[in-house]
Amino acid sequence: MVSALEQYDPQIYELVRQESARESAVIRLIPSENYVSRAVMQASGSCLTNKYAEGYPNKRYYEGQQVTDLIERLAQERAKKIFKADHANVQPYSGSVANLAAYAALIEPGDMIMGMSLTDGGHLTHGWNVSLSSKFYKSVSYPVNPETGRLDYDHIADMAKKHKPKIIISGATAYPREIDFEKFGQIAKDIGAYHVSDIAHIAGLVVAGIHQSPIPYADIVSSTTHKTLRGARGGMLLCKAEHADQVDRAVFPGLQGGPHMHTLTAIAVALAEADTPEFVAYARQIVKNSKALAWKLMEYGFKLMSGGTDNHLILVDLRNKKVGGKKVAKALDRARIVCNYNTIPGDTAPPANPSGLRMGTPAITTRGMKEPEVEQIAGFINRVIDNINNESVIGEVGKEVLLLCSQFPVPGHFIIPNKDNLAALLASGPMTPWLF
Ligand code: DSN
Repeated sequence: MVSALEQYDPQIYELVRQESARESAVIRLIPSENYVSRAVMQASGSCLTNKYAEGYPNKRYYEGQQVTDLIERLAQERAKKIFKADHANVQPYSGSVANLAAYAALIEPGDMIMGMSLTDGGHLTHGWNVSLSSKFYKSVSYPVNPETGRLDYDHIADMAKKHKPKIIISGATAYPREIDFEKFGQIAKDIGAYHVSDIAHIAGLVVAGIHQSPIPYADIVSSTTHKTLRGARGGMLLCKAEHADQVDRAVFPGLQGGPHMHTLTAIAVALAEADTPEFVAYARQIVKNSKALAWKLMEYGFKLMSGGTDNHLILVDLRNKKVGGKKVAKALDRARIVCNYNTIPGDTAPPANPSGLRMGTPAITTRGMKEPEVEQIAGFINRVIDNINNESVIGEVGKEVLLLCSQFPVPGHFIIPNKDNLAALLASGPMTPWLF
C-alpha cells in the first residue's frame, strides 16, 4: 500500500510518512487519542472501502453483500459480547452522530435533554449551546460541584426534578473521576426520563471491568470506538432489546446513509483485540499511569481538578502557575509532548485560552510505558512550564523526549526513532523532530 501511494502520489506519501514519524517521535497525552494495531490499520485500509451497504445484514438496499453481512454481524456480536449488551449498532460514523441517533431514537425534536456542561467536562452534543443538539432539542446543563470538582448527584437530581428533561445524559470528555451510572439511572427513573450514557472516553476501561458499566442502568449507551477502546475512528450504540429497532432506524435511515464498511471492519478487529487478557492488562496500566502522572505533578506543585484521577485522564488547573493553557500546550508541543488546553470548571478565562490542560495516558500505555516513564514525563512537563519562556530548555526537553520515544516503538508505524536515525534526529532543530 505504501509503495503504491509513494508511486502515485509522492506528495501525500511524504505527508503520511511525516505524520507517522511525528506520532512516533512525540509523547502523545491527548486522552482521546491512541495508536491502533497494525491489524486494525490493515482492515481500515482494505477493499471494504469500496462497498456500499445501506441497511443492515439481510436487509440491504444494494446487492453484493455476501461478505459485508458477515463482517457486520461479527462486529455486532463482538460488541454485544464485550459490553454484555442486548443489541449493538456499529454503523455510526462518529460519537457525535451516535449521540444524536440515541436522542432521535427516544424523543421528539423540541423535547428537553440534560447533559453535563461542556465547560465542566461534558461534550458539545450533550446539548451545549453551539451544537445542533441544543437546537433540535431544548437543553439544560448540569455542572460539577465547584468546590470538589466532582459530580454532585443530589444537585443533578434536583435539576432533573425542576426541568423534567426527557433524556438525562451521563458521560464526559474531561472528567477524571469514576461516574456513578447507577445513580444516573435512578435519577432518570425517578422523573420518568430516559438515561443515555456516553462512554466514548472510558469504553476501554468499561470493557476491562475497571470502570462501572452503564449497560444495566442506561436505555442507550453511546460510544466512540477509538479512544481507550483503541479501534478505528467511529461510533457505536448499545441498548436494551426494547430499543433496538428505534436505534437502528435512527442511525439508518434517520441520520446516515451507507456505513463506512472499511471502518466498521477495522472496528470489528479492535473489538476482538479488546476481548483478550492483554487488553485488560493495558486498561489497568492506563489507570496506574494516569494516577502516577497525577501524583508526580501534584508533587511538583500542580493543582489537579478534583485532586486526582480514577480513570485515564487528568485535568490540570494552571491558575497557580500564572500562565494560560494555550501557551503551555504550545510550549509542550515544541518539546514533543502533545496535550490539549481545556476549560476547567468555573473557568473565567475564554475557551480559546482557558486555564486548564487535559492529559491522558492511553497512547503512552499502548507504547508500553509504565510508572517510571510517566514520572519522567511529569518531570519534563514541570521543566517546560517552569521555563515557559526559555526555548533552549524547551529544546533540551524535546531531545530527552525523543530518547524516551526511541525506546518505545509505536505499534503499526513504519518509522520510529531508533538507533540508526536517533543521532540525526537529535541533531535536528527542536521544531522539526519528524522531518527525517
Ligand atoms: N474530541 C473528543 C475529545 O477529545 O474528547 C470528544 O469528542
